[in-house]
Amino acid sequence: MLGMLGAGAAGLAAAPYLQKGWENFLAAASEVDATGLTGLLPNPGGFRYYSVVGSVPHKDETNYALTLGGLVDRPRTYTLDQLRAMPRTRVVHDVVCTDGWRVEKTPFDGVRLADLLDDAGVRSKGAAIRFTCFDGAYSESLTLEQARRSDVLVALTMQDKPITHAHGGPVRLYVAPMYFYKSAKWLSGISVTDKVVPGYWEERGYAVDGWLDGADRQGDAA
Ligand SMILES: Nc1nc2c(c(=O)[nH]1)N[C@H]1C(S)=C(S)[C@@H](COP(=O)(O)O)O[C@H]1N2
Ligand SMILES: [Mo]
Repeated sequence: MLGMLGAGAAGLAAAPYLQKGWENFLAAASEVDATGLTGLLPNPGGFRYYSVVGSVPHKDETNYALTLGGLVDRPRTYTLDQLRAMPRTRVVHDVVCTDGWRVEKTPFDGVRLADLLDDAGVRSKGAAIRFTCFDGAYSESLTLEQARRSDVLVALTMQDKPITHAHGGPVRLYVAPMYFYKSAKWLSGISVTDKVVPGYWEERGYAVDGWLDGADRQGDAA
C-alpha cells in the first residue's frame, strides 16, 4: 500500500503542485487518495488534510452561500461578502485531532455562530444545530447551548489567512473547545433542530460531545 502511494505521489509531484508548495500538494494528493494514507506523509504545518469524499467543489465569493434555517423565525442565506462584513471574533486555541496530532495556538477568525443564531431568531422548540457541507457528505452537530459559546465560530480565516480550500474554505466551522472533527469544513448549511442529530463520524462511533480534556464544559452542571 505504501509503495503504491509512493508511486502515486511521485506521479503527482510531477504536476505543478510542487510550485504551489507541499501543503497544497498534500491536499491534492489526499483528494485522490481513497486509502487515507496521505495522512501519514509528513507535513511541516502540523495539519493533516481530511475529507470523507474524493473531491470537493471549489467555492468563492461568486458562488458561496450559507443557509440558516430550521426552527428559526427568519431563515437566512449569507453570501461570503455578507459574512465578511459582520462583526468578527478571533479565537486562539490548540487544534487537536483524535488521530493524535495537535497544532498549538492556532488563530481562527470569523463570525460568532451565536450572532447568526440571534440574527435568525431561534424558536423556543430549537435545542440543537445540524451542520451540513458542500462536499455533499459530512455533517456535524452541537447542542444549542454549545453553539452559543463565544469560542464557536463560523470561521473565515485560519492562521490569519483566508481559509484555503484544503482546510475547508471559504467557510468552515471552528469549535475551539472540542476535537477538530466537530469543526465541519466547507460549511454550507446550519439548521436548528429540536434534538441533536448525530453527525458523520458520530454515526460511526465518535462521541457526540467532542470536548477536549480540560475544556470548559460550562453548562454541563446546570
Ligand atoms: N467536511 C468535512 N469536515 C471535516 C472533516 C471531513 O472529512 N469533511 N474531517 C474532520 C476532521 S476528523 C478533522 S481532524 C478536521 C481536519 O481539518 P483539516 O483538514 O483542515 O486539517 O476537519 C474535520 N471536518
Ligand atoms: Mo480528526
